[in-house]
Amino acid sequence: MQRGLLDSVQIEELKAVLPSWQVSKSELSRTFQFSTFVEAFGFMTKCALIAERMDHHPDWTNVYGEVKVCLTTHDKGGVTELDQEMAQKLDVLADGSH
Ligand code: H2B
Repeated sequence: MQRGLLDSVQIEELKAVLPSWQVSKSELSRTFQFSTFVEAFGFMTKCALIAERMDHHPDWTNVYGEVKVCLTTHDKGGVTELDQEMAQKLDVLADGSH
């Protein structure tokens, strides 16, 4: 898999692949809403295991049931396929399909 920055065309295509995300060249962001803090933290725990496996880590904040996630590849200074891959994994975790 390519690990370089996505170009403008790839970024446009990504918007169709990730309809729940704000997509820009610099970052992918999505707010996940859960009913309780425990559900939100459970989601974050599962994300953390995926992040460790990928050696790719989300920037995020949590307030009660809300988890705001920002994905970017710091090493490359913007969005790469690693961020796309992680966004898709988080969608499956949170939404249970795709
Ligand atoms: N996560 C993210 N999101 N971007 C990175 O550039 C990054 C990372 N770099 N996790 C990794 C770790 C790097 O620091 C280590 C040394 O591989």
